[in-house]
Amino acid sequence: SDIARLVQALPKAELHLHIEGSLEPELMFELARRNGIEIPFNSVEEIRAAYDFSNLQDFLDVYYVGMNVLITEADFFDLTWAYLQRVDAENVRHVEIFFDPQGHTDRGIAFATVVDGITRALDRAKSELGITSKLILCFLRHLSEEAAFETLEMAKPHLERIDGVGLDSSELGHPPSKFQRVFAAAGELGLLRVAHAGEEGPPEYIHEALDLLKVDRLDHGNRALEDGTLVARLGREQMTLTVCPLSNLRLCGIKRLEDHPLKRMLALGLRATVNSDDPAYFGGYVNDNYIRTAAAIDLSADEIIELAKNSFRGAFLPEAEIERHL
Ligand code: ES4
Ligand code: ZN
Repeated sequence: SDIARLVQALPKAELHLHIEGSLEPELMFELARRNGIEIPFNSVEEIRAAYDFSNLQDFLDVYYVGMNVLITEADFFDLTWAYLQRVDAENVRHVEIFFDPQGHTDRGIAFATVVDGITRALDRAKSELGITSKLILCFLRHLSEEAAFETLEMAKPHLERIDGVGLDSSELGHPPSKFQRVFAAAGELGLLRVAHAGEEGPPEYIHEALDLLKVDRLDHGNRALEDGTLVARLGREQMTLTVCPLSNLRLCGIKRLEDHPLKRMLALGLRATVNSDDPAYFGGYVNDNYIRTAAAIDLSADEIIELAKNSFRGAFLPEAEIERHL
């Protein structure tokens, strides 16, 4: 279709991608075999069939099991390289990747193994594909503040390769305020700050992400639309929202893609972007997110172009680099 051709042709940045969420069932099977790890599935089809979620927690329970096949530096390289090759073909020119070190260090994998594997793939993407990147360490918010501080400590020898910190996992019951001190410490280290907020959590969590965590960008942010004051502020500050439509659909934040608020976000003057979140689990990489959402809510060509431009405006790149992509 015309929309699909436009989306394919547009240079894009992806700003909300959990690298562990790009683990396709085929690679999960291969790594399980390579590492002698038991997984509770007999086939790729059985894995895909298990990806039927009612909410965020439902998904996270499966996501943390899936990542257990990731053991060696080569595994983290293979995972990341597969994602980068995939989005290269979709004309993604810049990526800002989340990783969840606690999902690995808590099962005995060295922090360095994770970072080395991921960054080796990022370096290869720069030299072979011309894809630039940033790497964002996410704290798991269902774990303690103390555990987050321990993770930040483990990151210190690797700050050359880590650009920012984020906050992900189970949102409800784990408000941003729980991580105010560790985000302040990360800021002192010169790290950028982002946080998932308003995916399932109330607008109050978005206020906290802005005021207490001092985020430079907001992940999801959908529930900001319930709070007019907040919408006005996000618009005034031109805060980037990394929206993930197929994720919202698959985690039942919306009933149908036709109900997605993305068009409303743009109309309200919010700097919304389109991203895939966990593409292997939610059934679509970034171009699918653009194309299916555009079809469902009737985005115009101009709106699609604006979304792609917003992805660079919201990127953690120098102004000259951003301009080069617009
Ligand atoms: C996530 Cl969709 C989503 N939300 C919160 N945390 C996550 N970790 C991986 N995917
Ligand atoms: Zn996410």
